[in-house]
Amino acid sequence: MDQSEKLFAAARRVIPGGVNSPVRAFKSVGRTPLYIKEAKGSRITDVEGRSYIDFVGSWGPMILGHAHDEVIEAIRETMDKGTSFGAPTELETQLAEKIIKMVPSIEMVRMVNSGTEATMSAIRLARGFTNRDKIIKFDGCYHGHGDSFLVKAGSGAMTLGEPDSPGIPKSITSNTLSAEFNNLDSVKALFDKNPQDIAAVIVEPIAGNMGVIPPAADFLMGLRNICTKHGSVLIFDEVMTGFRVHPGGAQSLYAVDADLTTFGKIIGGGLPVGAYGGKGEIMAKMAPQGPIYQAGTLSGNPLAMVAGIKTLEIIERPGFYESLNMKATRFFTKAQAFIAENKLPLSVNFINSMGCLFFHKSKIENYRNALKCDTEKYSKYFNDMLQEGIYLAPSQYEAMFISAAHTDEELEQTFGAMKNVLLDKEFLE
Ligand code: KE4
Repeated sequence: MDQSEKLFAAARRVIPGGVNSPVRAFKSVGRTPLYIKEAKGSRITDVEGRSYIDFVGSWGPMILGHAHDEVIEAIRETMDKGTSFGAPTELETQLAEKIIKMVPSIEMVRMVNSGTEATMSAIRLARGFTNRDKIIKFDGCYHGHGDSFLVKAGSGAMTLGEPDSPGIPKSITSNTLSAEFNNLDSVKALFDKNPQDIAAVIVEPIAGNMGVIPPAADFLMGLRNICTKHGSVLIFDEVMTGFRVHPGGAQSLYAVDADLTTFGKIIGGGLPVGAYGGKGEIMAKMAPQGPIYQAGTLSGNPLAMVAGIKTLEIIERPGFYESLNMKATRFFTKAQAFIAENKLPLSVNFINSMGCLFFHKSKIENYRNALKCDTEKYSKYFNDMLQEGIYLAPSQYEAMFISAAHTDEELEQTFGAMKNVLLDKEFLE
């Protein structure tokens, strides 16, 4: 039994399933999760001392690569002055000002401790602002584990084949309406049936939790127009896409203004941070300025703030995105060409440095398509790539992230491994 197996056995005795987040259990790839000892740049090292090129990047936060010297230095300097005060610090204002400067639709922002807290709070705010109860989400989109969202959710819920979860009162999910991503008619139909009841539409502007699915050309602007027409709040869940695909988020990439936006992952630089922000008129309803309540002991804690501030400072530097996006586009387009040349029953979707290799021959444009993927083949691919020293998401329904730390040589090595693995007869059938 190797060290990871020993550690996993010990963990399972004291932590449900041995993990603090289900998708980490490697259930859908049929093996013991690797226990990680350390990580630096593009590489992650397990407790056996084996090093891998990492494309999970902690599920998105590590756009700079792991343990970036300047981020670590900023945390180190800050922690010597105390880790949390439960009182305001200047750092919170600095991060808020930076987010507002980078994302044009945002006039005010509130820090929380996770993406889930951000989306839960945004929905409560939208309901309080409109005095309506219903929300629309999209099949396969994942907005964290808040009660209102675990309806045909993506990510771990989709991976484990448990789209809904016990323990959530029907009285709550009855207010959650589900539409189809990239299908405006499915949204219009819900509005026609619930003309004045819909508080908000919440969407991942680029779906990243059923694999990566870009928005169709008119989809996001269509949602914008529908929400404006019906007085509903348009919420872009940019926990994954925020500062990933563009310094101003997916909303800047597609030039569609959200009323509220949620963030997480990158804005914490690897420490626990979530945030929600948007139009001042809406955000002003949040206590203590307004009546809608939300709170958090560690919200805005100085360590997480400084990690986020430093991370955003670095991604704002000239050439950061050009270099990252060029590198990533080269990789994903080469993968697409390789699949086409070899007529493999696979497809690749990507937007800049987030992408996904789908084990299905046709283009994946929504949840229905995504469900057709051969997850058994993905599991074999994952394990074969791990043997080649490449650490991918342990699920077909996650994203592959390229960071600023991935070198051209490492991407070439990864592409080579991908070709070796996929040209194995098992994948050619
Ligand atoms: P957290 O509560 O996990 O910080 O964020 C929830 C969330 C909200 N919105 C989007 C678009 C997200 O992608 C997430 C979390 N993403 C998953 C990975 N696909 C987290 C990984 C996990 O659950 O362990």
